[in-house]
Amino acid sequence: MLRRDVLFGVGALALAGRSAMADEVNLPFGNGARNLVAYPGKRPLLQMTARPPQLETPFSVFDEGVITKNDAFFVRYHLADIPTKIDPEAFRVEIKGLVDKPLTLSLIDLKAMPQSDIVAVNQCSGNSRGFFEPRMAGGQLANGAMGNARWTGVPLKAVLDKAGVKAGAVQVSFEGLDGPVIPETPDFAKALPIEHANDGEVMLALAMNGEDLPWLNGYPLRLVVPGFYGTYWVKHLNAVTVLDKPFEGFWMKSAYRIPDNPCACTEPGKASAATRPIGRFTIRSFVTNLADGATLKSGRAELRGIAFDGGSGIKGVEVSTDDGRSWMPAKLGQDLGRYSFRPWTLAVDLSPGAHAIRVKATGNDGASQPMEASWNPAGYLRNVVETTKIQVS
Ligand SMILES: Nc1nc2c(c(=O)[nH]1)N[C@H]1C(S)=C(S)[C@@H](COP(=O)(O)O)O[C@H]1N2
Ligand SMILES: [Mo]
Repeated sequence: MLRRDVLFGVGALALAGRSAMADEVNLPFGNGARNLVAYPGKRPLLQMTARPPQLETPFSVFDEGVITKNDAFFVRYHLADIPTKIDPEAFRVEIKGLVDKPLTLSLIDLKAMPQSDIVAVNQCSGNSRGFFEPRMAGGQLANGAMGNARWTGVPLKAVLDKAGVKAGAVQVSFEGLDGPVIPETPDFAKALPIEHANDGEVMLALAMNGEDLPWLNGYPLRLVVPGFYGTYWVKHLNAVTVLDKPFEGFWMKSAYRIPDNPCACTEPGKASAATRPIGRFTIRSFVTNLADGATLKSGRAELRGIAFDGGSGIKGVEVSTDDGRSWMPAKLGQDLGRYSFRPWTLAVDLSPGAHAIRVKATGNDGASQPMEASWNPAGYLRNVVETTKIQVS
């Protein structure tokens, strides 16, 4: 019953990598030309790289609903050797290291355990990197390296309890089936402190929005770390290791680090003195039904959008139609939980002329968004109050 077509299709990958017939989109920064390419299981998305596939969600998708559909969800990989063949009956995830009883769990074993679900945003650390000034190296993303889904699976805590974590455990590391093309490239692996791994919310997810995980989003099993940047959400998860000392792998020790100061920022263009691993999302908000450069008729307009943060939950959203001189509170919509996108709406009166629409969220923890973007060397954590310039006639 579980068996299905277990081939992602190398041919399909090669085909999708072709750009001959693709539509082109221009993101609003230098080198922003992207092809819209449809990979297996995905509608046409903005292709940032072909090997490995890295796909950004066109921003208009976020106006389709508060849940991001599986076929529109962004895709991020580091290493080109992504799995193209997985037998769901043979697939196993190992729970090993500092445990009483190492486990080798099949998908059937995982499905037999009590399931939980959570709506949570997955966002790449480098989402919006293309907008930083000065620019920096790394994936040149606009605002579409994020998505909100309902994830279903087994809490990591339940699996760790079953294996029995021994005294002295400090961290838990996670690896997936993908790997480097050359052995010199460090394999992708991430780690969390044992307390975080055991918080009952971190999940081994088998399903996304009620369906098997899409192949490119980590089929058949991925880690979900609510409120934390996507780098921790290891895909095609096949190894969970309990460690007695901090994990030293490249992707924790050298990559995905932010300045270790209260603003996690540096003077633009400057390196950081000390760094720490990236963690929770900064708070963000967007207008979803108006694109930059839109032209509108004067009078009443219904604005709508989304806001989210690292898990304190959205307390309020304010909107300005005069570039931040005055602010109006928006009406918050359906609450799908503190890790979800929170929809908002606001009816405004627009007079003829140019308007800069700004949107700013405040979290239950009191955090808000800065009017001027702060800067860090890797181009992470971007959360400036967004500006949408429109023309009203
Ligand atoms: N196995 C594996 N998991 C991974 C990665 C990867 O390269 N390999 N990239 C991570 C990063 S940086 C991000 S932003 C998220 C993206 O998740 P998505 O591709 O499902 O959108 O996957 C994470 N999990
Ligand atoms: Mo990422």
